[in-house]
Amino acid sequence: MIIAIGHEVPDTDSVVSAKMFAFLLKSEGKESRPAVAGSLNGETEFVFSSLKEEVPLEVTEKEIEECEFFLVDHNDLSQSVAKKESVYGVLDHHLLSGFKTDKPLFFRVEPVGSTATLIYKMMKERGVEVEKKHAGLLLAGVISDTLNLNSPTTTSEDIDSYYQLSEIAGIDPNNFAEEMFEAKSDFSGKNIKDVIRGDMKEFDFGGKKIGVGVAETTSLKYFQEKEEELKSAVENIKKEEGFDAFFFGVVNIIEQNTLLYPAGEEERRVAVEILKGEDKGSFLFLEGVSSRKKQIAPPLSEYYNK
Ligand SMILES: [Mn+2]
Repeated sequence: MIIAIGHEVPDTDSVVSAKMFAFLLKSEGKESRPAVAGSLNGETEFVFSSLKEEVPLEVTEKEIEECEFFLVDHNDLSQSVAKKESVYGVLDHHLLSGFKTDKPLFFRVEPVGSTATLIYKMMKERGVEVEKKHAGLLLAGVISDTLNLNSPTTTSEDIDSYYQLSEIAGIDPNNFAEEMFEAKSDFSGKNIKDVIRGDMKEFDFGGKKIGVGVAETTSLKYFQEKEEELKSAVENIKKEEGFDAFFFGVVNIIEQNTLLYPAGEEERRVAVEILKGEDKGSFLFLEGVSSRKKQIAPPLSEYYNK
């Protein structure tokens, strides 16, 4: 049994990609099922309930011990539940983490805006029909990761997938995106620490454990109201997780910029020098930055690996 699975702290692209990649493997006669590596965020829950699709089950300890895994939407084992020995293949669009193997395996990474775009491309390459309900799921992955084609990670392939999938799904993509982003931005009643942990990634850069959390939102209100709480939560999470450095970015989806909260003075210095942040006291303002994958992780990787 091959389990298709996305990264820990799953986002929409990683969940729809796991579901659709398992479907692709199955359509080729391989025994496969999708799983998720944690509970879903509000946006992903909205996507699955509005499309009336079944959410993949959470992976179990037993499966982690016994099954093979196809990693989608990640290739960094520090973001995975899978152990190195049980990795069967990788399909991804993130920076390479230096993952080494003892045996040859399927490995496909392309610098496109979403893993969903890659899966749609593979389905076309392999002559697998894209059903209406599946097109909706893949479209959600493209919308989520490219911020409705506004992120600098967006490629012409994402744009083509977006329009073709909208057509097959019979969905107005702008309306769907608006509803998804509203669901994503609804932090009401949520604890600030849970929000920070809601989309947090761990990186191994030059042997250092670096954490970068982001919250994508159409409204800054929640974060402005809780700024003091937010600053201490960022410091506490750094300690609790044992990060060597930790950053938390509030990404304004509408304006396409980021307010970056550093966990300490060293992070503040790095944010100013390396990420070119404008020091606003509580946070660093990152003009035109909306992508951790393309605009935050690469310069940090380069800096810490030096
Ligand atoms: Mn992705």
